[in-house]
Amino acid sequence: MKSITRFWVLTLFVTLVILAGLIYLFFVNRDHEKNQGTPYVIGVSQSNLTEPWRVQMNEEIRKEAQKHKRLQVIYTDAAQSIDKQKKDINKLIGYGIDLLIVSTNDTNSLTPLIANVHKKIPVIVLGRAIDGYDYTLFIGPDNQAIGRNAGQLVSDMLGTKQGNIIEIQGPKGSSPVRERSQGFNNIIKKYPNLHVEDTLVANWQKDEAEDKVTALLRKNPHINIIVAQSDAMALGAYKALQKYDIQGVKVIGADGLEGKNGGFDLVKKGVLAGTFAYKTGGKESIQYAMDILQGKANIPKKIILRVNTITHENVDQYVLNVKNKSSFTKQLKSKKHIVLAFVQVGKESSWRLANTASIKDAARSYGIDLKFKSANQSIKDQISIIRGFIKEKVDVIAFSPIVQTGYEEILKEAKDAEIPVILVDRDLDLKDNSLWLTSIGSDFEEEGKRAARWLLDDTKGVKKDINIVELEGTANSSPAVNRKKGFEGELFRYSISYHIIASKSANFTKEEGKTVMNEFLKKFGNKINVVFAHNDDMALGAIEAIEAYGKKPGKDILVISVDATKEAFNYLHTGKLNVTVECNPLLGPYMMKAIIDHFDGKELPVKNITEEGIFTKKDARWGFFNRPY
Ligand code: GYE
Repeated sequence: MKSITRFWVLTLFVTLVILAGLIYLFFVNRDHEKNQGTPYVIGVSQSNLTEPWRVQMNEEIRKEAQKHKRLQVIYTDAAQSIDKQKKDINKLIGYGIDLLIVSTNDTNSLTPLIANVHKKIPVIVLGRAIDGYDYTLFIGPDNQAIGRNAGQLVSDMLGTKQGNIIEIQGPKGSSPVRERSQGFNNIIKKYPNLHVEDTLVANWQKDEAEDKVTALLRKNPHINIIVAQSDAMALGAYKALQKYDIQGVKVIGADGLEGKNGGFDLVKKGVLAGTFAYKTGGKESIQYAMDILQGKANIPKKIILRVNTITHENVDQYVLNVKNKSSFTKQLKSKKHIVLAFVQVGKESSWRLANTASIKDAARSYGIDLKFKSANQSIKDQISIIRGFIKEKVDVIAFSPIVQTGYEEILKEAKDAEIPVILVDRDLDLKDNSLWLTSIGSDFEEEGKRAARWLLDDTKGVKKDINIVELEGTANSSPAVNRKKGFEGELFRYSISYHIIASKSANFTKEEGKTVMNEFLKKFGNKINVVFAHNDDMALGAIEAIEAYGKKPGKDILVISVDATKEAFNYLHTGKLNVTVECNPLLGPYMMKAIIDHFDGKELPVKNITEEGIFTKKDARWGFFNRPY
């Protein structure tokens, strides 16, 4: 009997061991299969590889892509041809790529194709913007800032001396060319002693710049400054000056690459009087591409890379800082936990309450120690609260500036105390963006444009003039200033039949929205066809005023708003609100990621712009149940 029992016990034991092994092998194999599944395929459509900048960009893409086993990258080189770039993009689509990274040769001609691709797969626009927002993510420098900084550098170098300037541009249709030139000339025209004698187009090419400057010098040797939109073209200009042995002309470039004849080398050697350094975005494009392909949340809409002015005085230190980022990282990594101080605008609107909740939730989930205070819409209180946190020596300060001016002094105090500052939501009208680490928020001007485009579309074919009253947000706040600018700019760009008959601040609150709308109704009554409110709270106040006046909001008077809060979807459903343009308040995760990245030693973009939409009655039911705020 005993031997039979022993046999069965042994058999059972062996069976269980075999079963456990089979289960283990199944899961290991499945995980292996998952990890080795079909790789992601990213297509890179590069405008050309004749510019050192583009070669560097592709090199950064390649190096970052190597870190991902399940990633294959296919590169195409359009060799500066618009037609070839269109063919390249279509060829990549034909290969069945999962995501497109594109750096365009020409903005207008490639925008429609890229918008079409974006309907099928994610698109990252790299370096050179396209028109509109039909892409997943834009990564590139603040080209206006490059132009402005070049103009300011010219003025700083020449002082009151006469400046006869030659500007050397890239190809006409390329967005950075237009933006850099605009930023540059906006500064130059402020100084009567500075004058742009001639503008040459050298298509980013060193040799073309050399040839064109050589030809120009034959007829006009009396120039003091050459400002080129890239270091390569600046080097070409310098070689032309050498041909005629012309001394004393200052040459300025842009890009700031390392290595022989890179911007840093040229500034060190005295070939260039200055350049403007910014990242190519190649590394970031792959990092975000993987986040997008893996379905991660909180992907920004635009990442604007910081621009640094480089001259003979700071080039060595700048290059050293970039190299020593690692030791900076080591020093920062020692931080056991980060103390963040956040100074909120107030509690004026549902949007603001959602913004506060997002920041508190994100701090908790990121394990960041949050000290939170509200300024209750008082600028004076906000500044003194920030000063208090500086005294407490917190690790980082973040705040949403109630208005866009008046904070320079407190920001300098934070900088002197070596406490980094992050702007969240609203931003500042301050050209010296070295006073903050990064700014995270919306494109308020685009929000205003979207409101205007809806109105233009909704009133297409209306034969009579349309009278609009405007409920503005807090006076001199960046959302109010820029929503107004975007709305009116877009409206008046297309038609003369729209009239803003009254515009007044109602401070983003429902109560003041109702009060001001009552004033408008008393004064203009039936003449009013539309009310454009800079946020939902003021719009809801205006709706109450319109109903009290005996008219139907959404029908007798169209009601347009911004924010897209949950309550607004209720009013979209009843038809009392016609449209609300989204303004995303859920900025907490973006802010915490920026803080963690900073303390990991990464250079942060100067601006992170969030993804936003627009909602009308057709979205009401979905919105009410799905809106996160
Ligand atoms: O539109 C409004 C809030 O700064 C974008 O401020 C924010 C604005 C938002 O009071 O509801």
